[in-house]
Amino acid sequence: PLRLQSPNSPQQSEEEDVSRTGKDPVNVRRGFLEHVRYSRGKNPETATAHDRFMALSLAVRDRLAHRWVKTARTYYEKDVKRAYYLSAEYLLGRALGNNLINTGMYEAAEQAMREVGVDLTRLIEMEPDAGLGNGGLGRLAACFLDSLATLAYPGMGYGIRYEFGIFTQDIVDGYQVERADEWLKFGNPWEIVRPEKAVPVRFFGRVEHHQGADGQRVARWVGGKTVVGVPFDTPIAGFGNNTVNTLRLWQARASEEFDLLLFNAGDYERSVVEKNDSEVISKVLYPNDAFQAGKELRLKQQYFFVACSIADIVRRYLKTHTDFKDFPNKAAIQLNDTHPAIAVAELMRVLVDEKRLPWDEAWHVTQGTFGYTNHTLLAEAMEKWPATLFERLLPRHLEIIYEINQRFLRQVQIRYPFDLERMRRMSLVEEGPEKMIRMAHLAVVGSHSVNGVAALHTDLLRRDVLPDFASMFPERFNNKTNGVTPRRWLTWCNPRLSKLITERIGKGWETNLDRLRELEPHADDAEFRKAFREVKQQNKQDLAQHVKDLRWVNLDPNAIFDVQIKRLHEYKRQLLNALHTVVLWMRARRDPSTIIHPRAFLFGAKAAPGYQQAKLIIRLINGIAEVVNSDAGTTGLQVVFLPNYRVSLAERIIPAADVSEQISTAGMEASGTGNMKLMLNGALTLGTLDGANVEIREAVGDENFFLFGLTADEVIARKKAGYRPREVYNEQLELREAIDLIASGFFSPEDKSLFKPLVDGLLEEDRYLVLADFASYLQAQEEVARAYQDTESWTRKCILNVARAGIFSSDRTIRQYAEEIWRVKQTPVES
Ligand code: B1H
Repeated sequence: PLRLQSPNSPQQSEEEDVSRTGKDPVNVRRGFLEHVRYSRGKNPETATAHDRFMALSLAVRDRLAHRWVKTARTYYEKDVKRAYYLSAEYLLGRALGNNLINTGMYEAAEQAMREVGVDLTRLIEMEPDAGLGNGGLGRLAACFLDSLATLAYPGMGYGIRYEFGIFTQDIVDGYQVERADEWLKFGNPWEIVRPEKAVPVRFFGRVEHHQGADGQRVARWVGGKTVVGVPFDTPIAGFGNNTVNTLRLWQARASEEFDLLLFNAGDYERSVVEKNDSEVISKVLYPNDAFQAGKELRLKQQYFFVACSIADIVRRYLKTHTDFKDFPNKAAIQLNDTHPAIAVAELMRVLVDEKRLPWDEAWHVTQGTFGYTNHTLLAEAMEKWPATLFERLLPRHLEIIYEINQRFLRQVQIRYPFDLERMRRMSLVEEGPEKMIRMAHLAVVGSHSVNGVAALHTDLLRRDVLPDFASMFPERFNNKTNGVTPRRWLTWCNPRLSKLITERIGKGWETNLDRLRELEPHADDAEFRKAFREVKQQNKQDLAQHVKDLRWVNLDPNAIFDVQIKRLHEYKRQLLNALHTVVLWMRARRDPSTIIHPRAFLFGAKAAPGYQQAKLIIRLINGIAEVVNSDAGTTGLQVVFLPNYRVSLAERIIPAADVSEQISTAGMEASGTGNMKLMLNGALTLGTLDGANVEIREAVGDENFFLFGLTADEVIARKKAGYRPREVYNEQLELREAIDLIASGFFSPEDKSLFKPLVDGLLEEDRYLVLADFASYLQAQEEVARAYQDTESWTRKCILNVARAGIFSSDRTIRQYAEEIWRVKQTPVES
């Protein structure tokens, strides 16, 4: 240990070093200026905007540092049980503003920056989004980290430090064009690399079986090649407390030993090439949301971060224990979907092969440790890997999976004798032309808890996706409805509304979101309604200004801001929204008075680069936008596609939204979380009975929600009865006209048949029942426009949406995980 006391200087405590810890404007300014000089090596006069951003971020990180250490020490000394979240994705967005809010330093930093002539808002906007995720699943992981820290739970996130996160989207001639997301190009002030905690990870090779000294069979995985995982830690600060948890992301590095071997053999060139092979593992996030591409590199990524994380967790446990009996009492590991499901086999391998536990003991520990969260019902998103790929890449894990499967199927046989069909359905191995490993089955069998992410989703999971497992292990299945952090999604992104709320109900709602209910009586107060409207209006003006800078479109701030912001997927039905805009425009061309109220349709969405149909929908929306926005006869209609939708753009759009489009085909959106963020910011939902929409409507009341469309059961029945979209097309005149206009090439003059795949898709199959729901959608949209006409009643509904959004705080969700699945205890950190 370091000697802190020197013979001729008195000990200096951490707290005395005020330029690193003081949170008043004077000390923040001093800390900032010191970092400009000593971390950036610049004079204040020569520091660039980026230097200033780095310097302030480092000053903020300093103020987290001693609590970060103290948090770690507290957990270690109390030997508490920890919750480990394993996720291939974390969509964190920007950190500076959020850290200033959570540490209560925002005002001080604003003043400190003002004193040195810097605009804090502009500094904050220098930061690139940390976009290490695709959409809802990755953002949920980020909200969960915030709630874990805020509720003082001993929690830790593990994932991959992708060098390139979700691609940057440009729109060129109406088309999506992808660019690499170079988020680390100018350095990341938040992370700290810990090379001393690097972990070796083996790939390929073979398995040797020996007779151990005790007569037991022992397996040894040998040969192959080794990659090293290097951890990078990011502090996760709780709101208004002293907790600073850790997000540990692994970067792949070539193993030195291995390189040396080749190097000494004189093959320098090959050694450098092999280095490349290793380091490519953490290079880039796969940009598919809710779709499994089945690429070998993806499986490598999954095993890479899982092996590093399991090794890290086991190492930490063994600092204070000598056997594994207590492991499930000290570690709860949550699998964020099946992406980390290989962890079940990996923990078994470590326990059985490396730590020499008997199989049954190891299995007991494994099941007691893991919980599995399912995030999708879509068949195309279910992860399956060819057994041949497994055998090559992870030969020992394939053996272990077969062993788990054999023992599991024996249990099935005992429970359901002579039911071979059931055994075939439940097997971890899918037989067929190519043997496949079913990762969801591995996750269910290896866990003590399996949860869905909204009430409807969990019901459908039990009934339709995993019915055999739900009947064999009913006690394992449970629901944990998603939530969002009110710190980022209200306090931070909507300061005007936050201030108004605090003025009415006082402080404290940020960490007790149910208190928003106290706003309910104020919905009847005309003065409050007026103030609420003014907030929304100002937010809309801000967004209009931003859109003008971005897209050269002058949004009418008096229009209804109708927003659909989410990944582009056919099941999310952006096409339904687009068809509606075409119908409205055609009506308005004939008769401008059909526009009940001016409306601006705002879209934000990234399509997976290989998803042609989705990319074509983006092109269509831009084609429609060009026509509608330049038509002087229909000024009450605007259509805007906002490029590069991401966390920081969501933070601008959501506070300005009037209508929240949540229009997925019922039974297809597991939960949705954007729906919750928009509700929390006073937008009214126009939605189907899908995912968490069901619970949103229950919470807010039918009269404050615009419902349309078939139910999940009706969707199934309609398909079963032989759905013929062309009949719907023939029956509904306006719908037919809109489709015909698109088919005619009107929105793609340079290529008249451009949208043929979309039109054919709708008329021939329409898998997502766009046409079946169209009439109902049209009607609900008309209700929206009429309801908006009654300003006071509309505002009342908005306020009630905010007031009743409390249950959608991720604090509620995390409490439920902590109490019902993880059994971890709140462990506050002393100041
Ligand atoms: C969700 C995914 C997903 N469900 C595979 N599944 C991925 C699947 O890269 N991949 O291979 C990436 C993402 N994402 C979303 O999870 C659901 O669609 C939402 O409805 C839900 O709100 C969200 C969080 O639970």
